[in-house]
Amino acid sequence: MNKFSLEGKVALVTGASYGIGFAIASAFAAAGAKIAFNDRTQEAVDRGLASYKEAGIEAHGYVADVTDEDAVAQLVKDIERDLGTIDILVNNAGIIKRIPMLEMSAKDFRQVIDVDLNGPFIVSKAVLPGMIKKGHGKIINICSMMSELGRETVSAYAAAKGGLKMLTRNICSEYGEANIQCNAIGPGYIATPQTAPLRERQPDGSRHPFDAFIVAKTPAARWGTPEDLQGPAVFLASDASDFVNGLVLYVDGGILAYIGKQPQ
Ligand code: NAP
Ligand code: GCO
Ligand code: CA
Repeated sequence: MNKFSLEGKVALVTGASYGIGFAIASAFAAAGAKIAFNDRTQEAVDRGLASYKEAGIEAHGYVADVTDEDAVAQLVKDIERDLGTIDILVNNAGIIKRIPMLEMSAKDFRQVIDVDLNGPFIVSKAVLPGMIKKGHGKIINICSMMSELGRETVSAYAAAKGGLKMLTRNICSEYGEANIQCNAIGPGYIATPQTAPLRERQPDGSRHPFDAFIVAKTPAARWGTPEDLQGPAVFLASDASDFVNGLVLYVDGGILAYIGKQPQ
């Protein structure tokens, strides 16, 4: 029996119209899962549905903001009606605001915490009862290098992703006995729309300094791609990880292990 199969499982990946969520949902589909995803607007959902269709994947898209408890309750109800109880949840939806702390308003700070930390709490809380009733469940939170490291201008994001690491461990602690496995993936620097500002060419055509910096900090000497996350995500969503719980699996090309290349 293939322990990595997701055959017959129902997976919800939040914020998965594109980017990392889309790549993870696509890998789950290839492993046999039925795919549900949400986004904040019908326009984003429709764009996502078109992308899944183009990839030959039958996905079910729903409009729901992960910070809105009523919308999330309705999302879970609609998925259970259309596909059945959710077996796998990936809390992927997230935002970042890159603002020096002294210039960041409390409103901006709260908005990042709301999406990146309160959102995973709200969606996990809505999905857990069905998983517990069914006798099994997999929750995968998308953490970050910023679950371990800080850097200038990302105070809210680092606080949220550090909190998400501990929420992961707490869900593991509280519901492990119900055969729920709650783990996290901590991607390194991945080439998606979220990091596009860190990679764009300078006016003189040279590389963005941050681009060169990250490549020097990564033993793999490259940015990650959303596809680099697919294998780890299928592992944590499958029976192959039934005794893995509370883990943050860093998929970073070795960044956290490396002091960084000496400047030439
Ligand atoms: P992205 O390209 O910005 O995509 C984020 C997705 O989340 C979009 O589909 C976005 O929809 C959706 N979203 C945002 N706020 C939402 C809300 N309130 N409710 C529902 N959906 C919402 O980001 P990404 O690079 O794919 O990253 C995905 C996750 O990985 C995030 O949690 C991010 O923090 C994390 N991560 C990214 C990297 C990286 O290097 N890229 C590394 C580590 C961790 P809209 O289009 O409507 O905004
Ligand atoms: C940044 C980047 C990072 C990545 C990711 C790294 O501004 O430093 O956006 O935060 O998104 O979280 O793991
Ligand atoms: Ca199992």
